Amino acid sequence: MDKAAPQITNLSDYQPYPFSIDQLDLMFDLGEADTIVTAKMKVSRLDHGQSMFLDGEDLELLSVRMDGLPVDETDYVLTATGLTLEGIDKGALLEIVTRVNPQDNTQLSGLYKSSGNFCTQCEAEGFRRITFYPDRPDVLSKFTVRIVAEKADYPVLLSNGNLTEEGAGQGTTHYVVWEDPFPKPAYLFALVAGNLAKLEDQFTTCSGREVALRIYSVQADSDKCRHAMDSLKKAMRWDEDVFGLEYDLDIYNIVAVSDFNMGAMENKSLNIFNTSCVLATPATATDTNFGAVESVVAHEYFHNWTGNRITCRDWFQLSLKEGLTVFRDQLFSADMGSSAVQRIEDVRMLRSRQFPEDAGPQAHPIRPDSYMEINNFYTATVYEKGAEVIRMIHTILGPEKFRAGMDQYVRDQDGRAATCDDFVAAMMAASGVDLDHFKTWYHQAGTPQIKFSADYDPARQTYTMTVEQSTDPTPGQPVKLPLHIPFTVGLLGADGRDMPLMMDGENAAPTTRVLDLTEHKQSFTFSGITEKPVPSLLRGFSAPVILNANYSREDLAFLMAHDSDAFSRWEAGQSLATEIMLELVEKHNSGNEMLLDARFVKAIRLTLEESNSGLAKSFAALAVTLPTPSFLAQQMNVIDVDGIYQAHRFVRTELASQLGNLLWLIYNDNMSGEPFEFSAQAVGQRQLKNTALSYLVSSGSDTALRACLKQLHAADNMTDELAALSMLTHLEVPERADAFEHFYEKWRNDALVLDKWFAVQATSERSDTTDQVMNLQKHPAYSIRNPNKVRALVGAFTSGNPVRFHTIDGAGYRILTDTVLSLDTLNPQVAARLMGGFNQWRRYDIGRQSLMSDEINRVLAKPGLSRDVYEIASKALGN
Ligand code: B3K
Ligand code: ZN
Repeated sequence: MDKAAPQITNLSDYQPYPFSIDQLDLMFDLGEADTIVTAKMKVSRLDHGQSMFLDGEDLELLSVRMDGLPVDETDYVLTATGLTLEGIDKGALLEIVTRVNPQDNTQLSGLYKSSGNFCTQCEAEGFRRITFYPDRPDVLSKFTVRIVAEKADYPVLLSNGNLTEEGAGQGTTHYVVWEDPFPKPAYLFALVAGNLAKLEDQFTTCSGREVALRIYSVQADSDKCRHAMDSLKKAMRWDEDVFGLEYDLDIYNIVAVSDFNMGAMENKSLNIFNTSCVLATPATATDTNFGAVESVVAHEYFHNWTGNRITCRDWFQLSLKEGLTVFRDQLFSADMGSSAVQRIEDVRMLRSRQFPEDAGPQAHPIRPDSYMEINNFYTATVYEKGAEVIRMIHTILGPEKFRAGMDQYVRDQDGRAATCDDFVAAMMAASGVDLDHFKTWYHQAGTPQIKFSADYDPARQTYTMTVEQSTDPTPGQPVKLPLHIPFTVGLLGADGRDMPLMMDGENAAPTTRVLDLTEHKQSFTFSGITEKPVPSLLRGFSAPVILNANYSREDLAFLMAHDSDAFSRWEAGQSLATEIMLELVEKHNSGNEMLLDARFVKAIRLTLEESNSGLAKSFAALAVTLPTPSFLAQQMNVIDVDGIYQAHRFVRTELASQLGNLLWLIYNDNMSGEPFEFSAQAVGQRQLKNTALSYLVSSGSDTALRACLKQLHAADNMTDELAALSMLTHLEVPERADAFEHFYEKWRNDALVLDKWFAVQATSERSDTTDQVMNLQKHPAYSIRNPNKVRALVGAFTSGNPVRFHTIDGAGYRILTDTVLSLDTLNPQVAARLMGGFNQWRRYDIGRQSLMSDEINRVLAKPGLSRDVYEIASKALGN
């Protein structure tokens, strides 16, 4: 950025737009380097004396006409950010013609080309790169879109709404007209033009309307869309069943494109998806990919109500649609598979991505107060913590009242641009529950810490829990208020069974209770407790908090074996492992012998044994998976990268050697002779089998290496094939190079599988990984212009390979900086995402701190640095 810091947008400055635009007619004359866009707007003035500002960026303005007459250049002001018009008195018909260059649009925002096809991305502020327009979510208009293009190159022409006209144009061109009957903000506009294959299906809505469903992709990918289509139909049915929300048009299109800044986009009736979130076949996609496709397809579909029919007043309200829609997609995925496993996965994701964000220099509330670049706020906080906030409302109200609140929200806000306050108001009105205090979650950043202690009085047979909450300061918020936290608890007797939880003068005694924490410190007493119980706390992870419960290792092992709440059972195992591993880090550093606590080995053995007699296999796999190095890192005052790595290695090897026979048994027993199936049972089997093998391989056993190579070559599905490759990647064996070469040759024509090939190499623990990553950046299959490739190689390296990214010579840091600097001009959004790799720099030792801060300064020194990267880099330094 030229040194004047970019402008800051503040929530408190919100002003309604002084004009309304009831109708917008767009015409696109598509050309690779020259696309002519004609925008005709029916404008009415709402507020006197105001000039009309239309956003515009990187546009060539060709003409402006008002009510049919040309507007002279002296009658408008054109700047790098937009166009200001005076003298619109009451109503006017404004016609603006611009020229854009899609083929040179490397930012992938606005209208651009991907694999030879035209597509658009407008959220958050991409529409201003297509034409001059009030590019803000609270201006809703009816759109009509006429597209003209060469018929041979672009036989398929799509936009939002219904197709109302099509035909031959001049010469070799053809045209179509699309009309969207629902008024929408510009960020939901979409256009696609290309030579695309189509998978067709249909869905009958609950009121009997037929909806045509189509998934478009490049011809080569046409056989990979079936799973996405099935997911879409499930999502449509589920939203009717669970929320009473029916689809509202006769057509629903999804288009898969390979160059995309994020996962997918919910444009009205024309979703555009990253290929990574649509395409899935057993041979090319892992079980995780299958799950992600199902959840992203559902997420974008659910936005049709929570996002499109009800949109956001301004971008500060982003969590209104994103938090709510993530919560909805989490409920959906839980219903499609196992709710326990889904909850554990959700929490793992929250802890690995959102907790560090909340504890670092970019911390912000789910409804931020200000931003420089809104694209930097599509964060784990707005999405995942936002979903936790909605989930807490669900927990506090209970499912019936929550549903009544949703119904009221839809009734009150349909067709509007709403705020988070509107949502909470609907929940309060429908339920009668006071959420005023709860609303603090919307404007307070940081993860609350909960300190738990308890006292058992055998004479009175009472058990008293004392709970204290506090939140550390975050940038710009030195003082924190106590929050309304739903804290779900149970008590286990010595037999492992839940005890009835009786409170003051009540008759009913449920075995799980939600305690309302609202103050700094509170106590809760249960009566009729006949023996000293083991408390089961934060069941289901009822709030996004950090719990310090001071459990003994015996208690943790006990909960891991008996807790009736699956989340808490898993959590107990993770807490036990975390405590043991952090102790091992200290042992390693002080030169003491590392010994693995026998209680932990026993707990893992019991879980593995139970996995062969009833315990769900996915759950068992998660329960025996160690906390990640980055989770362990978050628990340390000064992150000790090497210590964590050594402790992790030690525990893996030790478990493999002490439980070798059992792990082999699990591996062999879960090898399926059945053809691939994406069912909870089959997924669980693969997950457990591969978890067992990865322990065995990391212990250095030659038999395990042979089994791994055999699996790599014999696998009929990508889950098993990639699992084997991911185990091999860390090894110093001659077979490794052959395996990677063979994999490359086999999949050289499949871009998404090659992304996996890049990522698995980038996450290798081998000491040559930094060199490998640099070499791979020159590989012909790599392209810095394709976000999936950048994420697969550099993103996976910086966020998924702590021990190599943080090598003490700083080579990993230089890779990140060099990539950010090259990408900054090409694609600032993706560059800014990567830049986040330095966010935690103050958490490391002095040597690494100084290396990283030097790199951040090297980025900031770049002349003309984008606003996107500037915001992340300057905040990382605390400026
Ligand atoms: N709403 C889009 C994300 C847009 C990101 C813009 N930088 C996808 C989603 O959350 O559904
Ligand atoms: Zn979303």
